[in-house]
Amino acid sequence: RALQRRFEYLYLITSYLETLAQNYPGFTRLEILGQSYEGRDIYGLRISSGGFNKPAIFVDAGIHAREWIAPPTRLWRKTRTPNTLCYGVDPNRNFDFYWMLNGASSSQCSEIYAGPTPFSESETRALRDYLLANADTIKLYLTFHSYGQYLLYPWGYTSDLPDDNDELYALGVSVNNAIRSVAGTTYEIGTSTNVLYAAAGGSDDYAKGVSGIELSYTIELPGGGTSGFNPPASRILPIVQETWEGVKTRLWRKTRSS
Ligand code: 0X9
Ligand code: ZN
Repeated sequence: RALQRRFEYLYLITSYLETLAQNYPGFTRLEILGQSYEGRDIYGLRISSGGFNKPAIFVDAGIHAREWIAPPTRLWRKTRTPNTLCYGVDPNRNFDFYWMLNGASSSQCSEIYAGPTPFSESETRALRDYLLANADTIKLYLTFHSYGQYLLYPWGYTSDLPDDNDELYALGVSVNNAIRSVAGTTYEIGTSTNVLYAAAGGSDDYAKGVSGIELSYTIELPGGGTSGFNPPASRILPIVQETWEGVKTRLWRKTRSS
């Protein structure tokens, strides 16, 4: 039954994206970035009023599948590659930037298994290729996870602060203020290592350290439910509404070269 619900959710998300693309043909384009291990398409929705080389924001949600407040699924974190002992690799340990330095495991059955090699997974390769191909226009990378109400920015592989820590922190404060103004939800702001834990090989570190996207954030949405990863359905809309206020703050949109 859980599996059936998972496919219903996936179908709903896919058909919602298709509906958007059909209803707003002048502004949206549905793209396929690659395929998952199990062969499902990885969709991207490009939203633009036209023109070339305009500053862009890249948003992903669901690098960790079970964090279903980002997109709904079952309680599974990793990819689905069948290793010899256990299924799956933690995609957020699989990026090639200080890969396996810390906070990652070489044991196949671990929830933070970094994979046999960096970019062993088709899902992380698809994200890498898209980020690199569009690195000149993407000014802001947002990756939605759950849970804990954290606004995290690089680095995740070291406790050293990035050169532009002050700017990254200030943007976080403005987003937190916007979210808090809706229903009082507050976020803790800081680098991944200093606020949460050291963990190398994450997509946020890769976006900043390799793709050169200066503004890169992991947003750990609120938790809830029996496992923390499954807030009740009644919480979805309130969380979406307050988070959206944060995403569209004026400061949040400010980008270096635009
Ligand atoms: O551990 C993670 O991948 C993220 N937390 S979660 O509970 N959603 O799994 C935090 C990632 C922060 N970024 C890096 N460590 N690079
Ligand atoms: Zn996560």
